[in-house]
Amino acid sequence: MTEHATVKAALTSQAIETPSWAYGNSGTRFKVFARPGVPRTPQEKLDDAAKVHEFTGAAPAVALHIPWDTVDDYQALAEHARDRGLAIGAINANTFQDDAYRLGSVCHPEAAVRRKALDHLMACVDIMDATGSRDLKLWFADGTNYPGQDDIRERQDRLAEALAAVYERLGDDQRMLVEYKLFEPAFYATDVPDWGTAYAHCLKLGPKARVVVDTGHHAPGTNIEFIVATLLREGRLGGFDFNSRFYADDDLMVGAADPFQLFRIMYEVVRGGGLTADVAFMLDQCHNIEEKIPAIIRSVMNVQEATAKALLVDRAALADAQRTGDVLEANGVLMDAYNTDVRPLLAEVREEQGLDGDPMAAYRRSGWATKTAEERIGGQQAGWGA
Ligand code: PSV
Ligand code: MN
Repeated sequence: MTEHATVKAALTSQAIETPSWAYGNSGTRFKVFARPGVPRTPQEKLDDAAKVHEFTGAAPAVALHIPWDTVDDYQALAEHARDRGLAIGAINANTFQDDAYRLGSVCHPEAAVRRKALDHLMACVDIMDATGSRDLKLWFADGTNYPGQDDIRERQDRLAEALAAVYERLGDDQRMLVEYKLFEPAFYATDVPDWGTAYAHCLKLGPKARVVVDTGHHAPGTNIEFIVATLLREGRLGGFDFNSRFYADDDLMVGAADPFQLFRIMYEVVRGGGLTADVAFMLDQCHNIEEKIPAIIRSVMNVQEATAKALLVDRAALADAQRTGDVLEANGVLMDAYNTDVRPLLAEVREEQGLDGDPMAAYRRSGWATKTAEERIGGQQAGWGA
């Protein structure tokens, strides 16, 4: 294959998973803005996700959040997805929206609350069995707000115990993705604040436990691509929750705030051989003021553009410059790739799949927004936390 063909093949096979919650209403603690046509059920969220896949050809899986996407029949939900060319992606466990969890979930000082949280995690694995989902994504809102509030070491023991029980329950083809977050909702100490803590737990658990990197969960200035390179090197990068941030966990469209950072991350993915199904490329975003489906299409395209640029890095020239200590040349090689306009290449990739080269325009022409605004009348619109 020519180099051009190899790049195109890699782009054609890249799958970006979209989150069910991004299709619903969301907001800040100040206001949730409702929008006409927003899905009212998990099935309608999948219908919207199918549109993103239809026009990008690159978003074949949808992550669920439980209990936000609770249904009576998960096999039927997976069927609904399959009928639309989709698969169910990661199951995100939610142990943060119950009064019982005020002092934590699996790290809570009381055994009864820990049991309740563990039961929920086990129920999420049942949902994986029913839907064919491979990944259980674990993010815990656990932590403490005040020094001395709880024993931070013991909380790690409680966490390890819960993780081990869930790990035991996983099937051979299922994985556990452990997510970390520096802060929020706990402010003094979160129980999984960084990749090191997540990695230490994963190492103890075994190969089915991997770390997931949410790009919004770091201190400003953190070199995320270094974390990515390290986790890939150790075989423990499970995937990404992509989004972008200016200040904290802003959950804005990936690649909007800092496309150069996204490129640097994707370069380390390509460099480390991570452009495979082993690494789940998920979005974890909320669209508060912008139209949701176009924002998700734009996000998928942003990931594709960063990936294309990363694939275009002249690795041989870079290695040469690095070997000879030519700092400026090495940096120049990387910047050449970053500064390439890859939009025509991606349009070509789409057209070769029988798609419109411009997914945003194709979506607008489809009339889906008008149709759903007219048809989705009554009922309760899905919203963050519902
Ligand atoms: C927490 O901030 C988080 O990143 C976790 O992945 C949650 O599941 C998700 O956001 C909820 O939007
Ligand atoms: Mn996340």
